[in-house]
Amino acid sequence: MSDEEDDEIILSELETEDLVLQMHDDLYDGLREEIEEGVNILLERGWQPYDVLTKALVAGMTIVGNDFRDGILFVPEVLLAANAMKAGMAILKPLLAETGAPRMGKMVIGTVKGDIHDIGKNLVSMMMEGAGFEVVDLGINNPVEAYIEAAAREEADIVGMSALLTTTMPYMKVVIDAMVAQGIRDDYIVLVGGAPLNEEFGRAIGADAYCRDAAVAVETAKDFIARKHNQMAAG
Ligand code: B12
Repeated sequence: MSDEEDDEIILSELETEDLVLQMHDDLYDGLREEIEEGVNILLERGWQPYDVLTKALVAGMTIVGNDFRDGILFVPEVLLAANAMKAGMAILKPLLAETGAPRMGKMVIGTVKGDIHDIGKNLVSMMMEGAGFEVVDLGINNPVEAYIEAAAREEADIVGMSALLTTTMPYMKVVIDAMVAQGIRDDYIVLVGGAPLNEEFGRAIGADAYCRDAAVAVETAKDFIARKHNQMAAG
């Protein structure tokens, strides 16, 4: 073993609190294997998958996001961090989906045209699946037709759109306007999300709701589905 390797931090020997901080550092440095190892250690120590996701991964990504904003990190580094985050999420995905919840409804979700950010969208997909929704993920860079065709084909209850750029978020209105023009807007619950959005924007473009994070997305979706069922029962 070289001297360098001798100095390496052994993740499994860290106290949990230090391990989480180390994982924030490792995510920052885009260390995929270390993130996978950290996720597994936290799970072995009895952490709930959702806590691992939010406290270790999402919290670490927030630090990356701040330094990207401030010009300390650049695209290649952020991409490495994003890949490390995805590797961690891949371990958590089956665990979050394992709740055996009854089928709640079906959601078609995708990132809008011109936008390739997909971590938040993937997280929403995972959490929705975990809550019992069936999710059809359209991936990134979706034009109007992709949403509308998939929603019809899949007989979706919910259409979800994600945008992370101020330049791509207006495209959500293009999709909703097309749905209105085709007379199908009210066939779906339209949920929108992404860091630059807010409630006012969601209202202005005619979405049913803006959701600030994946947990809110699940609660909001459940709410709307329950209302839809009540309406059907009443009608
Ligand atoms: C990772 C990242 C990247 C990665 C993306 C990798 C990937 N596979 O996703 C890479 C390096 C590729 C990238 C590229 C770019 N990026 Co970028 N990126 C980020 C960063 C740091 C983190 C985003 C993220 O993953 N967050 C973590 C997730 C968990 O959070 P989230 O996405 O917000 O999702 C949550 C909620 O918003 C909500 N949600 C999200 N979607 C949906 C959908 C629905 C239906 C619902 C209900 C809820 C919901 O729930 C999610 C989970 O809780 C942000 C910084 C930031 N503060 O957001 C910049 C940021 C978004 N990027 C930015 C920029 C400028 C770019 C580039 C233009 C840079 C460049 N010069 O090339 C390109 C654009 C490429 C393109 N055409 O899309 C800017 C946008 C600025 C703006 N005002 O528009 C930001 C804000 C950074 C900054 N402050 O400058 N980026």
